[in-house]
Amino acid sequence: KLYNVAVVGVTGAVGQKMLETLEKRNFPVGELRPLASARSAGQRVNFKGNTYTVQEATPESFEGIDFALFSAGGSISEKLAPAAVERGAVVIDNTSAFRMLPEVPLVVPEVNAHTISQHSGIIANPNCSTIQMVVALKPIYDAYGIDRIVVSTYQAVSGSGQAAIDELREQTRAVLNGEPANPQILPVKSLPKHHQIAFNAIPQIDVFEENGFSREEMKMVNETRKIFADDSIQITPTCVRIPVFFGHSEAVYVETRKPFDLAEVRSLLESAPGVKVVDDLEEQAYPLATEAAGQYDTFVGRIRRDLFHPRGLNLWIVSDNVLKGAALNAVQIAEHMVKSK
Ligand code: 11C
Repeated sequence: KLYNVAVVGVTGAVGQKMLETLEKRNFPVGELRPLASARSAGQRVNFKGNTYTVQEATPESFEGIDFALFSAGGSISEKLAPAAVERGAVVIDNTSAFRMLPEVPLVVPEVNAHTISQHSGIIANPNCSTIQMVVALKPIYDAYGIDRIVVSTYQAVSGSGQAAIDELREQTRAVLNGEPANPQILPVKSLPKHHQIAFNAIPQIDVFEENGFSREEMKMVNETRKIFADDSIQITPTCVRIPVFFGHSEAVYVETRKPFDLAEVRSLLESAPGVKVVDDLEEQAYPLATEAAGQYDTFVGRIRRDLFHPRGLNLWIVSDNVLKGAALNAVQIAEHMVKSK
């Protein structure tokens, strides 16, 4: 059986990877409908050797669609996802618009695929920095439980979209040539003030909330608890943007509930779905954004016991934020649904 698939936001960094992932994984696409905002309509995209003209997304665009993958910003999802559902499509939404609604499953297939069937039209794809962390922590959570997570992220500019990718490229060239950095996109395009990202580290991803944490940091807290269905997990995140194009890196410190054996942790990680352990200190082998970029797996290394806390575990977790962190995870959700139909 073939399925009609709409991709909303198809010209964006994630939308492009959605097309690529559908093609590479041979998803059974019948009709492909590439959609975007009026601004991007008319552009061309390629899929399986054919060129398509991007159409403006309207409520009528979803007639006859089985799966609608949304990645065009929260306000477009809020406006058009219900219209897609009304027309019988299942929406897999990559924005934060619906993630915390109790009736919307928030899904990372390696962790909570069982919640997919509880959907009532919309399934949410979590934030990229959350996805890779929970993929790696799942086997640890299952074996020992988790009391507390302290996480610092080193996030690629692609998380902020194509304009931020372009900004890092152009700004790096400008700074190396002694020209002004002229930041205009990062850390948050819609705010009046911007900071240089080239040769810098910016401890702000998205806007700040009243509690002093950024919205990105609060996503890591709230989404992780929802995905594990466990509000007892304590999480303290610091999210930082660094001048890397693709691949988020995370230093994750975990306090488990039950005592763990380090060799067992390693073997649990080695057999966990979606995880690849890269951890050989003699060979200086550990996960690197440059090696994770373009890959489907979540890479884990620097696995070590804390020096002081008896149930403290340190990990370095890296994944391609646009693939497992967005496009691939969305396609995997659709694959699960196709398998269980
Ligand atoms: C970033 N994590 O790296 C963000 C991008 O809620 O899906 C994804 C935002 C989201 O900037």
